[in-house]
Order: sequence, then C-alpha cells, then structure tokens
Amino acid sequence: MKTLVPVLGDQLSLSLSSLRDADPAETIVLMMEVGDETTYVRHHKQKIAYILSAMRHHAAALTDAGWTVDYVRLDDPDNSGSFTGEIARAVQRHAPERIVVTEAGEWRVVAMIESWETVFGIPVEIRSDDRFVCDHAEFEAWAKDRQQLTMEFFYRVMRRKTGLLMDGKQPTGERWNFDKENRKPAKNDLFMPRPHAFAPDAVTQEVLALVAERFADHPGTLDGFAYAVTAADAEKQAAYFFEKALPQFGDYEDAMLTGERYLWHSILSPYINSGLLDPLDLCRRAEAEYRAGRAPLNSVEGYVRQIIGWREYMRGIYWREGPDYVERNFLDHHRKLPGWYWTGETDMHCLKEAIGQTLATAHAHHIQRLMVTGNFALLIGADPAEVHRWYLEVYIDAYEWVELPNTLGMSQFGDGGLLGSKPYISSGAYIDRMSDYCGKCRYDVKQRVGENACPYNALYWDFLVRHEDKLGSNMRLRMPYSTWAKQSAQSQKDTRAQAATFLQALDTAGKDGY
Ligand code: FAD
Ligand code: DLZ
Ligand code: SF4
Repeated sequence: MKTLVPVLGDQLSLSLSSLRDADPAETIVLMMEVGDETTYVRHHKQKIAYILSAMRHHAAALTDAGWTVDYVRLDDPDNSGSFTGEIARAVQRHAPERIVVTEAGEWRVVAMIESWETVFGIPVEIRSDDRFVCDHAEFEAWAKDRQQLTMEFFYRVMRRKTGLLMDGKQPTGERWNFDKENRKPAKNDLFMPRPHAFAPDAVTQEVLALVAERFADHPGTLDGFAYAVTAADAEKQAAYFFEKALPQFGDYEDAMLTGERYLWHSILSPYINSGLLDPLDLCRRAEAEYRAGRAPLNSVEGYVRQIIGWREYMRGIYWREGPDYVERNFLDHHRKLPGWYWTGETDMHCLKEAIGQTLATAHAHHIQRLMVTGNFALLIGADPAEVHRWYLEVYIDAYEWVELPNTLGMSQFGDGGLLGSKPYISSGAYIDRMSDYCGKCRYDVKQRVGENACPYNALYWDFLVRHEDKLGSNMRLRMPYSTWAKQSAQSQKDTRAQAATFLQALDTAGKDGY
C-alpha cells in the first residue's frame, strides 16, 4: 500500500517506529523544513542550523539505506511554511493511500497530525515513539493514585525494567542513588575534557548561510558552530565522553567555572533529543564502563539517572499534564525577563557567564540553567510562560516535551510542586560554593544590603516573605523561614528595601538592563 511517512526534525533515527516494518518500494519518506517550526519561537540561530543540517544529512542517510526521500527545503519557492501545508502538497504529488507517522514531541504538533485524517481523507496511523523506555500508558499506570510523583521512585521502576545497574533484584552498590557524592566544586584543570569541534562541511555551510540571512534577528551567534550533524560524528562525541569525561562526571556534575563551558558533561543532549543517538544504548555503554572498572559508580549511576530517570520522568509529566500545563502559574508571577537575558550584558558575573555561553553555543549545563538563570528568574518573579519561551528558544536541545517540565515545573515552581517538594531557590552562597564566579564579580556575595551586595541575597529572602502564604507551611522550608523570623526588624526591613530597589530598577530599565 502506498504510504507517506513524514519524519520530523527530532525524529532523525534510522530505526524510527514509523519506518520499522515499511516496504521501501511502497514508501515515500517526507522531510519538511518549514517556516512555522523555525519561528514559532525565535530559536537560537545555532539550534536552527543544527536541526536543518542534521535533517539534510539524515535524508542522505535514509537514501543510502534504500528509502525514497522527498525533501522540502526552506528556500523552496513553493514551500507552504507548515507541516500540514507540506503534507497537502505531498498528498498531491504522491497520492498515498495512507500516512504512517511516529508521534510528535509536542502538543502543538500532535494537534496538527490528528487533523490530517479529516483534512486529507486518508487513514493516518500514529505510532508510539519507542525511543523512550516508558510509554504514556506505563507512566500513567505508575502515576495514577500517587499523591506525590517523586522522580526517585519512578527511576527505580525504570532501573528494574531496564536491568541497568542491577545485581539481581538489588541496585548495584546497594544504593539506588549516589547523588550526595556528586556535589563537589571543581578547580581549573588543564586536562579537562573538551568536546569535539566538528568543522562545518559543505551542507552545513549552506545551512549556516541560509540561517544567517533568514534568521538574523534571532538570538545567539552562528560563529564557531561546531556541533555534530551526523550520527557518526555524534557517536564520536559519545565515545569521547565515555573515555575522557564520564569518570569525573559524577563528582563535578553540579560544578561551575568561569570560561569552562562544558566541564565533565557529555554534551550529547542535542543528539539524543533529535534522534542521532539512542539514550538506552548510551546508558548500557556507561554501565559497561563501570563494570570494566573504567568509571566509578557515582558517575555512572548519576549519568543513568539523568537519562532513564529525569529525562523519562519529564516526558511522562509533559504528556500527563496536558496542553494547558504551559499556563500554570502557581506563584502568580508576571514580571518580564530583563532584556539582558538576550545579550548577557549584566554585571552579575554568574549570569553573564551562563547567558554569554548560551548565546555563544546554544548550550549551558544543568546547574547553570537551574541555579543561575532559573533561580534568578524565579527570585525576581518572572512570568513562567515567558521563562519557558526563553529556554525553548535558546537551547539547542530544547523541545517542549523536555524543556517545559524542566522550566515551568522544576525551575519555576509554576505547577506548585508537582516535580519537587520545594522551589529551587538559593542566595548567592550556593553559587559561591559551587563555582568560582563570585570571586570575579563586582558584587560581594557576603553582603545582603548595600550598593555592592549580591542581588541574589536580598531577593532570596524577599521571595520567601512574598510567598509565605503559599510556602510558609512547606516542611522543607522550615529552616529558612525560622532563620528569617529570628532576624531583627531592622535587618528584615533593610533586606526587603534592598530587594524592592533592585526590582524597581529592573522594571524601569525594561528590556535594556537594570
Ligand atoms: P549531561 O549533564 O551530560 O547529562 C546527561 C544526559 O542526561 C543529558 O544529555 C540529558 O539527556 C539527560 N538529562 C540530564 N538532566 C536532565 C533533565 N533534567 N531532564 C531531561 N534530561 C536530562 N534538557 C534537555 O534535553 N532539553 C531541554 O530543553 C532542557 N531544558 C532545561 C531547562 C531547565 C530550566 C533545566 C534546569 C534543565 C533543562 N534540561 C533540558 C536538562 C539539562 O540541563 C540538560 O539535559 C543538560 O544540560 C544537557 O547537557 P548534557 O548533554 O551535557 O547533559
Ligand atoms: C525545532 C525545529 C526547527 C527549528 N525546524 C524544523 C523544521 O524545519 N522541520 C522539522 O521537521 N522540524 C523542525 N524542528 C523540530 C520540530 O519543531 C519538532 O519536530 C516538533 O516540535 C515536534 O517535536
Ligand atoms: Fe552571582 Fe552574586 Fe556571585 Fe555575583 S556575587 S557571581 S551576582 S552569586
């Protein structure tokens, strides 16, 4: 039966479920570069370049594997600009008897796909995306009837299901989680791993020119674009990570250093999320490094937990909570993000570093995202929907199914604590402990009030006081609330005045700084 198989930009896996039992002689694979996907948020230039180049290379890989690929380029003069418009044109060209597609990673695109059967009058089969360990029904079965959707318990189910780091029925090392050992600050180290830099080939260069011209007003720079755009090159980065970085990944997972963008992180998320690498395969290889004595358990368990724990869990939450999850705003936050989130021009060194490297590379690591940019946005009371859009725009690995629960849920507490029992907030002290940022900052991390005081400090206390009605009874915040209560009335007044002055300056400066 003549079948049209649309393959979306984050479905770049040769073993995709929609292609698995297809007959190459009867199948047209359709890949579409479309304006709507490039602009529904203002994606970072490198993110667009990465996806378009990886799509073009994947089309070549599919052709080499024997598939007939119909590829629509962004600069095709007849390009309709949308997935549905391009399916309409492909239906005209090929007259398929049915469409088979792997489910999309976003509610917005799911709604489009669900309309196709009616719009085109041919059957549309939507297949489960089995590049994930846990499907929707399994997550629902785990989540229903639970009061608290604690990631740790979900993670244990995934460990048992995959057999990863299990010795019979027991977790390897007799503990499920070695996170307590993974909180060491790092020192500059000449031998620190550096991710591969892949020189753009002719295909990528053509895409870079297209993006430079067409998306000049999007955030970030294209200079120094060095991402892999093929499965083979992504695999080179994976092999490098296992050899050079995994052994210390655990110890320094939460560390931050000035000028060091990557530390011991894998920098594999863009490739995993777009389909060039298989997450379960990476976990099995990480385990093999431990079993061979080449990497310690705290690193390997930490890595496996991020993938079969956090990554799968975030996806489960996204689909379970539904399309209106994006509108949640438990803390009733409405402040605009400062304009320097798009330029990095601020005197706060931690934010300058995190945002600067984000604009330069479309990547920042987890603690920068959570405890620097996310923490600051939460403390100032930024609108969680706007914060969500910023993360979706600027990170190369950002697709809504993974970005939204991380941002709105984990980082901004917009869902009131579905993902974590307390908000991820801290004063400057946490950033000082985990980084060398404060020593290089014009602000003094030890001061709470005064012209040179670290802004995080007063903002932290002000946040707690502002939200005492919603957070005051949270057992995990008992300590800071009781510390605040013990402070003198004058100190409390000065702290709140400091925060008010800072927030007012932020608002009056609007998009251009504070
Ligand atoms: P490593 O530190 O090497 O971690 C290994 C792998 O674990 C990653 O490649 C990733 O696949 C997975 N992982 C780790 N943490 C998470 C997590 N919390 N959720 C899902 N997967 C995780 N990750 C994304 O893939 N896309 C996003 O859009 C995204 N947005 C985020 C927004 C915020 C506010 C926060 C706090 C985190 C976000 N993360 C997101 C999670 C995490 O920051 C990135 O996965 C990680 O920085 C990617 O770099 P890496 O590959 O070097 O990761
Ligand atoms: C993010 C993105 C961009 C920038 N461009 C395209 C594109 O031109 N064609 C495409 O198929 N996919 C693109 N994507 C990824 C899609 O937005 C992603 O597949 C959907 O959000 C579903 O998760
Ligand atoms: Fe950031 Fe405050 Fe440290 Fe400066 S002093 S780097 S603003 S935490």
